[in-house]
Amino acid sequence: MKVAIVGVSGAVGQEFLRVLDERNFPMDELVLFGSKRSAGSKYTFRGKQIEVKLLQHNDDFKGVDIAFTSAGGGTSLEFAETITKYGAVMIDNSSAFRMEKDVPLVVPEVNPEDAKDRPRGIIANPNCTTIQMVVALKAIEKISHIKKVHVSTYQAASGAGAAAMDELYEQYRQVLAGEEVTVDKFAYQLAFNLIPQVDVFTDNGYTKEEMKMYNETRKIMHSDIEVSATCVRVPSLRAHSESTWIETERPISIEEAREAFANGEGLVLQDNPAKKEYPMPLFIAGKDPVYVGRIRKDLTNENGLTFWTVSDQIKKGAALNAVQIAEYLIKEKNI
Ligand code: 2RA
Repeated sequence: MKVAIVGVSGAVGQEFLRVLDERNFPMDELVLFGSKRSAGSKYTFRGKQIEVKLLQHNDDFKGVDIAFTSAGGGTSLEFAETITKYGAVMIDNSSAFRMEKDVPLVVPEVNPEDAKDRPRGIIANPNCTTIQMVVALKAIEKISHIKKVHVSTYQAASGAGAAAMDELYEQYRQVLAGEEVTVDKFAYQLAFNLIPQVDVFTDNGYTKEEMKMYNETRKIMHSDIEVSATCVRVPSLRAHSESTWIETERPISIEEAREAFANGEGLVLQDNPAKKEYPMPLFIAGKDPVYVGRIRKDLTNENGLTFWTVSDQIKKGAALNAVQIAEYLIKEKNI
């Protein structure tokens, strides 16, 4: 098995190196690709130094079985053909192909079998906010169809990249030192603030991030589910949180919901209000599962249920999900 990582110097690229090692991913060779800026730099993987190659339109992907790509939508679009030309399966972390009809959009806990039908050799990894939500929704969908979702996200700075995380640290330092605050990666100062905008606005008043949650959820779950989202950037560093309200076809009791979440694939139930136990981003950064807590019945609608999820968006929301897709293909001998 020959594996490639495209965009290895970014936050998700670096997470790929950690996740592949942590999970003892079966491979004989790893090749790393990057832009002009990162070509030539070296990363250590399983005790061996690997030099980053410049991503170019050539035959470098000959012999590659799986390419994990995370270098932005423009790069994915430009290089998809070069990457897949000799049969490599491209598992793409950008938004470039997610809604294409001939590209499966996969979360292994929800729709793994979709990964087998990939006429273009491309499998898309969903947006991080969608991934953690559908892992939780799947557990409930198994016991009653979910008709509607209202979700508010609390997205950590690192969702906007490693440089954004550095900017947040720097902003806190600047505020505490009484200096002028530098704003570059976000629309406003994020330190000591919340910004109710992630990505750009679309014509209907929702942001692209919010519309991703609507469209991607329906594609992954093969469902007519309606999703209305409000995405907010918060000054935490890593792991996104979501407050989710759902309306199911039949009323679901709290006990049923707890049992469904406790048995749900990829989920950890952390819900003990008496002991102040609930998931929080500070403690979930770096962990694999989606954590769920604060499960409550809606007080105005007997088919309504509210809960809170937290998941590491660089791990399960990006690199880990992609690696789990590859593991599924290997297990199914579909590669
Ligand atoms: C964010 N959705 O948090 C992004 C990362 N995929 O900004």
